[in-house]
Amino acid sequence: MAFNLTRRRFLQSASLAAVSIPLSKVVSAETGFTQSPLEAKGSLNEETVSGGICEMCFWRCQLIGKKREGRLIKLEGNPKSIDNGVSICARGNAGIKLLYDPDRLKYPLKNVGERGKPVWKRISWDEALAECSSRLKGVVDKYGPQGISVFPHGSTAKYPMHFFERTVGTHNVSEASFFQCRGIRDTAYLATIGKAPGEKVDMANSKAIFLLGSHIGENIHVSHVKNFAKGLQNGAKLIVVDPRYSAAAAKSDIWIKIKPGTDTAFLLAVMNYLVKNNKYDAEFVEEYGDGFEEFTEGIKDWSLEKAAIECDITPDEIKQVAEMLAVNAPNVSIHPGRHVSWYGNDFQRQRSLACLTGLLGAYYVKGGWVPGKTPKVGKVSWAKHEHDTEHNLNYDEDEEMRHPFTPPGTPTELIRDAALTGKPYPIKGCVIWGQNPIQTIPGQEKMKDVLRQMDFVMCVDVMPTDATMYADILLPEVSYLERHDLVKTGTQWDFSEKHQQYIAARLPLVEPMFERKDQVFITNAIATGLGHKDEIPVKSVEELVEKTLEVAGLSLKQITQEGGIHLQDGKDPYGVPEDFEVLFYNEDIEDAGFPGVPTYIPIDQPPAGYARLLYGRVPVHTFNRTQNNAWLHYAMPENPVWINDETAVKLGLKDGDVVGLVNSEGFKSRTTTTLKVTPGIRKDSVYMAHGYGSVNPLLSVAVNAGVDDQSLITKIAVDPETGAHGMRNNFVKLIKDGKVLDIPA
Ligand SMILES: Nc1nc2c(c(=O)[nH]1)N[C@H]1C(S)=C(S)[C@@H](COP(=O)(O)OP(=O)(O)OC[C@H]3O[C@@H](n4cnc5c(=O)[nH]c(N)nc54)[C@H](O)[C@@H]3O)O[C@H]1N2
Ligand SMILES: Nc1nc2c(c(=O)[nH]1)N[C@H]1C(S)=C(S)[C@@H](COP(=O)(O)OP(=O)(O)OC[C@H]3O[C@@H](n4cnc5c(=O)[nH]c(N)nc54)[C@H](O)[C@@H]3O)O[C@H]1N2
Ligand code: SF4
Ligand SMILES: [Mo]
Repeated sequence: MAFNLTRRRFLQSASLAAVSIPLSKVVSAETGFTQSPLEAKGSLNEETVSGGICEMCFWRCQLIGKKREGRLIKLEGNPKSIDNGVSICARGNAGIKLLYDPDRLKYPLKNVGERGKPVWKRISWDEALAECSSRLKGVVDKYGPQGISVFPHGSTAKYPMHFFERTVGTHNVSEASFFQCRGIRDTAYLATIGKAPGEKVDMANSKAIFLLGSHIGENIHVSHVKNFAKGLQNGAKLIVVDPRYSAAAAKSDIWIKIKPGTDTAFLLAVMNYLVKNNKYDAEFVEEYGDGFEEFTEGIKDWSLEKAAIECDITPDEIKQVAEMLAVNAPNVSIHPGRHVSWYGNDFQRQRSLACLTGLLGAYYVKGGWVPGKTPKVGKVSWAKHEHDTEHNLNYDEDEEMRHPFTPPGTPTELIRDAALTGKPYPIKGCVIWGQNPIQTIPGQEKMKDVLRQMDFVMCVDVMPTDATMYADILLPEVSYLERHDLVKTGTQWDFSEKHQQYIAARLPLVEPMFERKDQVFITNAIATGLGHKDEIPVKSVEELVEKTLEVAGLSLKQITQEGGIHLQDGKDPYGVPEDFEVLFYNEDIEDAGFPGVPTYIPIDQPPAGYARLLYGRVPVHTFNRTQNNAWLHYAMPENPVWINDETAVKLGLKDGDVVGLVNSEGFKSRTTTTLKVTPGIRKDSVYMAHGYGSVNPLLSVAVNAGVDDQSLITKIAVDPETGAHGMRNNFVKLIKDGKVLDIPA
C-alpha cells in the first residue's frame, strides 16, 4: 500500500482485503511485508506495556512491549531507561520468538526412557513436585546434603540455589557465570584492588581503550556497546589484542595478532617497559600502590624482545601499545574482560590487567575504571545454616583450600571428579536450573557420565536442550516476559551525562501460558517436601520483589506506576576512595603457593598438523539458548569455521566448503559446517561461534545446525588459583569429504 494512503482509505482497502481473502496473507506490493488478515482489518485492540527486563542475555536491558489482541507483537527499549534507552539488540528483539516458540516446555514431564535417550510422559505438577521432593530427600537421607549438586544460571536460579546451599546445606553449587565465565576475573581483581571489576570502564570518556580478547561488537551488551561506540566517536584510540580480526579489531588503531595464550607475557613486557622508561604514574603508585618493589623486580626480565618471541609479534608492536597507553594515561580504559576462562593460566593474566590499570593511574578517573555509585536494594533469601567445612570440596584432607582464590561455590571439576569417583563422598542428586552443562562445560562426555551416575536429576528450563535430555523430571518455567523476579540497579552508562541512578523491577508483559510456573512456586514446593516449610522466606515471587524494593523505600505498586523504572539523583563517580589500594605484589597469593607478582605460565602449543580451536560470540545469538529462535536462526543458521586464507590455499579449500572437525584426542564433530576463509585469523588457530550443534530432536529449528564447539573441547584445564575451567587448549584438524586434513605449520 502507498505510504500516503489516508487512514480512511487504508481501512477501506484493508477490510476489503480481509473480506475477499480472509484466510490468506496480504502481501504489500511496495514493501513486500506480509500482513495477516487480522493486522489488515484495522480494528485492533492495541496497548503498550512497560517494565519488562530482557533476559535473552544477562545484561538485562529495560523493555516495553507492544501488544495486539493480548498478544505481544514487538519489544522495544524502555524510553525511560538510562541504561539501554530505546535500544535493544537483535536477540532482545527476538524475545517474542522465545515467548511463543512452539517447541517451548509447556507441562511437567517425566522421563520414562533413559537419561540421554528420554521418553517423555506428561505428568501433573503435584506428581512432578512430589517426585522431585521424595527423590531429593532420598539422596539427602542416604548421602547427606553434600550428595546434591546444583548447576544454576540466570535470575531465577538464585532463589533455588540459595535454598539448596543455605538451607539444605550443600556446597556443591557451580555457577556457569563463575566457573566457565568471569569468576577468575572477579577474584584476581579482588586480590589486587579488593573489588570485582565488572565491565566498569568509562569508555565513553576515555582517550584510549585497551581490549584483550573482549570482542565488543560481537559480544553485545547494549549499554556497554554504546559506551564503547561513544568513546570511539569522541576520538579514543583503540588497541585490540586478539589472534583474530574481530569486529573491534576492525575499528582499532593497533591490532595485536597475538599468539593465543601468551597474553600475560605481552602484558608483563608492556608494564616492564612503562616502569623502565619511567612512563608510569609514579604519583598514583606511590599513594595507592603496595608491593611495587617486588613487582618491578619480578617482571624485570620481560624485555620487548623476549615477549615478542613468546607472543609471535614484533618488539615494536609492544612498544607502540605501551607508548599509546602512557601518552593517554590516566584516562585509559583497560578492559577487565568478561569471559576469561581461557587456558588455565588465567588468574595471572587478570592480575596483570589489574596491575596495568594501577600503573597507569587509571582507577576512578575519567575514562578509566570507574564503578559508579549504585542505589541499595534489599536481599531476600533463605536463612543460612551453619555448615562445617568437612564436606566442602574446596578443602583438602588437611583443611587447606584447593583453589584459594576460588569464586563462590565449588569448582565444577571438583564436583564432577567427586561424582565419578565417589571420593571423598558420592554425589547422587542433581538440580540443573537455567544452565546447559552439556554445552557449557568442557568435557561433554564426562558431564554425561556424571549425570548418568546420579540417582536423580531434575531440570528447570524454558526450552528442551541437550542437557534436559538427562533429566528424570523436567519442569517448565515461565519466561522473563511472563514473570516478576529481579530488581536491577545501576547508573547512567555515560558519566559525562547528568548523574542518575535507577532501580528497575522486572514486570511481566504477558500472562503465563500453558502450565509454566515460577521459581518461588517450584522451590517452595520442593522445600516443603524436604521438610523446610517453616523456613520459606517468601510466599510468592511478588513478595520477593516487594521485600527487595522495601529497603530502597519503594513498592511494587509504585514501581509499576513508574513503568518499571524508578529514577533518582546520582553521585559523582570520579575520585579515588581514601582506603583504595593496588596490590602489585600480593603476599597472600605467594603464601598460598602461587606467584605473588603477576607471572606468565606457558601453555602447550598445537602439535604438528593441528590448529588451536578458539571460539567466541556472535551478535545474534546467546550461547546455545537462542539457537532454536526462528528469527535468530534465520540471521545466522550455522557457525562457519574461520581459517587463515594462506592455509586454506595450501589445503585446497575455499570459502563455503562444507567441513567437519576432529580434535587431537580423537573426538569428531557430530555435524558439519561451512568454512570461512579469511586473512583475519592466525595460521595456528581456527575459530567458531560457541553454542551451535544441538542434538535434541525436540528443537525443531536448532537440531544439528552448525557444530558444537563444546564437543571438541575435551582437554580439561583448571586454573590452579581459582579452580575455574580453561577452554582453549584443544587442537583440531579439518575433515573434508571424509578425509582428515593436516593443518600446515
Ligand atoms: N551476542 C552476544 N553477546 C554476549 C554473549 C552472547 O552469548 N552473545 N554473552 C555474554 C557473556 S555471558 C560474556 S561472558 C561475554 C563474553 O565476551 P568476551 O568477554 O568478549 O569474550 P572473550 O572470550 O574475551 O572473547 C572472545 C574473543 O577472544 C579472542 N581470543 C581467543 N583466544 C585469545 C587469546 O589467547 N588471547 C586474546 N587476547 N584473545 C583471544 C577470540 O578471537 C574472540 O575474538 O559476552 C557477553 N555478550
Ligand atoms: N565452549 C564454550 N563454553 C562456554 C562458553 C563459550 O564461549 N564456549 N561461554 C561460557 C560463558 S561466558 C557462560 S556465561 C556460560 C553460559 O552457560 P549457560 O547459561 O549454561 O548457557 P546457555 O546455553 O544459555 O544455557 C542456559 C540454559 O538456560 C535456559 N533458560 C533460558 N531462559 C531461562 C529461564 O527463564 N528459566 C530457566 N529455568 N532456564 C532458562 C536455556 O534454555 C538454556 O538451556 O557458558 C560458558 N561456556
Ligand atoms: S543486550 Fe540484547 S539480549 Fe542482552 S539484555 Fe540487552 S537486549 Fe536483551
Ligand atoms: Mo559469560
